[in-house]
Amino acid sequence: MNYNPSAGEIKTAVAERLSRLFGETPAEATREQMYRAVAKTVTEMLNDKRAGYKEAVAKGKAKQVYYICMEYLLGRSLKTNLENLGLADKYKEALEQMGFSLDELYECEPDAGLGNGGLGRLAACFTDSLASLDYPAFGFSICYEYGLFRQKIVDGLQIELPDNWLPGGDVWLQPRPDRVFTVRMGGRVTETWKDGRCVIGYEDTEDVEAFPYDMMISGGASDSVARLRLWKARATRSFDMSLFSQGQYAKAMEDSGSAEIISKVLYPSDNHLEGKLLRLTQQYFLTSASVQNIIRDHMAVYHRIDNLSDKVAIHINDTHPSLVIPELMRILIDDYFLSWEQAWDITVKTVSYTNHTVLPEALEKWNEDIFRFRLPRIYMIIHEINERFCRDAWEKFPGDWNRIGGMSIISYGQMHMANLAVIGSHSINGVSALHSQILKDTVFKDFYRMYPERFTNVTNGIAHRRWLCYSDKKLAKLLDGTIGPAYRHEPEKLADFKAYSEDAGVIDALRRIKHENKQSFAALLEKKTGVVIDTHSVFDVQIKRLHEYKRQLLNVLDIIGIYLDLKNNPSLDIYPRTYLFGAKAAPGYAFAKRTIQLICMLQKEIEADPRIREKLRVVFLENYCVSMAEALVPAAEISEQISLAGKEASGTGCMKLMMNGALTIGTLDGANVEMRDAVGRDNIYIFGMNAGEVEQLWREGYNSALYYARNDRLKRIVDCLDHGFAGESFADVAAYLLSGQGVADPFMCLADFDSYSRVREAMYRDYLDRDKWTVKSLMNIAGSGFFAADRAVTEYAERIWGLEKFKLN
Ligand code: 26W
Repeated sequence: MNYNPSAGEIKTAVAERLSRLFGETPAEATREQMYRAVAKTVTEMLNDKRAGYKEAVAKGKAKQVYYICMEYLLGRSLKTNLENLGLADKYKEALEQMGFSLDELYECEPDAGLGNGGLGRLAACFTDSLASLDYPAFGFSICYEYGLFRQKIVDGLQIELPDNWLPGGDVWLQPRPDRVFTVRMGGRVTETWKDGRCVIGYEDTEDVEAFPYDMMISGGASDSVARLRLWKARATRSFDMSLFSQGQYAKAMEDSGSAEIISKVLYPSDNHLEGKLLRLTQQYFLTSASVQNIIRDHMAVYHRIDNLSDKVAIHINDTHPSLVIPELMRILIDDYFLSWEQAWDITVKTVSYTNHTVLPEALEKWNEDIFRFRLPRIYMIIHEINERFCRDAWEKFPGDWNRIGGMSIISYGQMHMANLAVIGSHSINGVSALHSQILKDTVFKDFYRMYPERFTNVTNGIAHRRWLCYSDKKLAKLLDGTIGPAYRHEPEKLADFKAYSEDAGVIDALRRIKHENKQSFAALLEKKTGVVIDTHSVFDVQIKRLHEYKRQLLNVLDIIGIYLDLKNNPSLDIYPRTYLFGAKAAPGYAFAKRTIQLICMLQKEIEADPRIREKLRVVFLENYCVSMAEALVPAAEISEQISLAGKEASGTGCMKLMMNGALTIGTLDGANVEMRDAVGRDNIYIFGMNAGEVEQLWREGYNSALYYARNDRLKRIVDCLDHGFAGESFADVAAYLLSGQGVADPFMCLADFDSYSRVREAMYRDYLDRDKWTVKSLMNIAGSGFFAADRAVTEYAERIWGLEKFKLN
């Protein structure tokens, strides 16, 4: 099919795929069959387009970026691809003629949930922008057979079910048997001298095949198509014939089982390292296959290795793929016989690193013995990198063992991946202005003194076409009709919307759109869960991973306060509110799971009281995921961004909600700081301590009991946890807040409670003046252009990767 088919051509193409794939005609086909046939026509088109683009990039000898990440939280693809290709309307028409609804087909697609949260979704948003802006880009990740678990809530308890996404998700994957690489682990390294060179050999290694599946990521009205390559692990010999012929069938199969386990499942922990050998194996598997692939592609075009950093940028997304650094060194030295100095120069110039978290429990460390045993050659190389680094550091900080110890990659029997990432990259950035500053002031303070020129900031951004144009079509239409459609490709143009802040017609339309979006979400919720919510209540939304530092608990405490007020006086005059929570807890994170239970039990108790239910509702949304966010974000009115200041690196959900006209209540943390600058103080609700005040309180000694004793309302709230809700006591949560194990209330919910509660009430008062509120909402939409991934990616390309746009003539 050509890139601009008519509805008739689409019909013919789809019918042909239906017949080829299933032997069915459109009249007989099921919805699932139709979805697959439609997706097939789209992948074929994207493959063709990508092939042409790739050839032109090679001919033009343009620099390319390889974005390596353990997580890609893609969600669904069909809608975004059709919209990006500008074909959604024509497919809709063609499908209608065949008796199908395109919207219903969208619902057939499972989310590709190959990520936990922010990190993975950012990778997906960036890939969309890279393709849209015509930057030559490749993503690399793992083809997990099971993505992030499916969450089920039973009596308030989170149950994890396997996320078997491939039936249905596999239509987007193109197997590439021609690009298989072998990844070597374990065994012993041998060194022999041949022709005056040290030749590295291996004995008794466990070899695994990395088998690639390619996914094409379309850009919005661009020439380029980005490619995401997902590696699946396979045994090199899936069958040991000699064992088989000895009658040892089970043993013969064992090998293939142990290799394939590598890509079986995504680790479901967000911001918490478990230190498992399999995770290290996954990381080396991803990095080794990807680096081999990058070098192969480079040599195929240039036939020389010395210009690698001129033509290739490799970006490591957080420290998880930091083994790229020693792996690249290994190939340059062992396979291309470069000197250490040459290889190191190329490596550092090629690699750049983004840090996404400062939480100490997320900083990756590996046991040195396990590491050496699993990756002996990589260990040798890291050891040498570290020796040389420590020598340089000694020159900079003579005699300062403590400082050098803190910067060393290997210390006290552990391998520190963040230190490796910093030492081996020419650029290190955080993901918001505040976070990048915190990196320089704390975690990487000494590195910043050593390499000040390497440190920079790139504030995150979101794929605004997916998160505004395609998921909030009514708002997009209003924008098209007012400021014109240019914002779709130049998101900074959203600022033009400010000019309509006094236009009563536009304000009215904006309010109507929000209400219709609330109705659509409520209808979806009812259809899927049976839960009915009041679309005239204010929708107050907290959607993100469940984590203590994100402080869902602070939100719940305040809701309990409102609940108690209403119980005390059911005729209390408050505007009805619906508190919507969406969050998955890491399976081993007991307190996070307990917080989910608290939300659910509170929900249950409120539901049982019809007088209270009219004014106050709590809804825990089961299995929050990308496609649910696409339905909920356009309906949200209040966005909760209430992390303890200094802990949330950026946040990106905050950007999606802002862009869709929700007003933020938040601390001065992560990107909230820049959001306040973008919208002005009157259009955002800031509360609580800032990062400096949090630090100071820590230093002085935080005593949550003081806040409890001083505030009667807070005291009543915490006290009522003992009795609990719907028959479940939460005395342990009260104890966590007041006595705790170690430190009580480690994320300072009680310290920020009063401020939070007051600001939230002020926000609800403002909500009553709906015109004023809607103007604020408009100002948020108008101020959100900066938070588009197009801007973020352009900054990376220009300031970090040295990448230019490549367009077809
Ligand atoms: C080793 C376990 C582990 C797994 C994932 C550690 C750390 C992670 C991620 C880096 C955590 C993460 O997703 N961080 C989030 O990254 C987003 C994108 O930059 C930010 O917007 C969020 O603030 C940050 O929490």
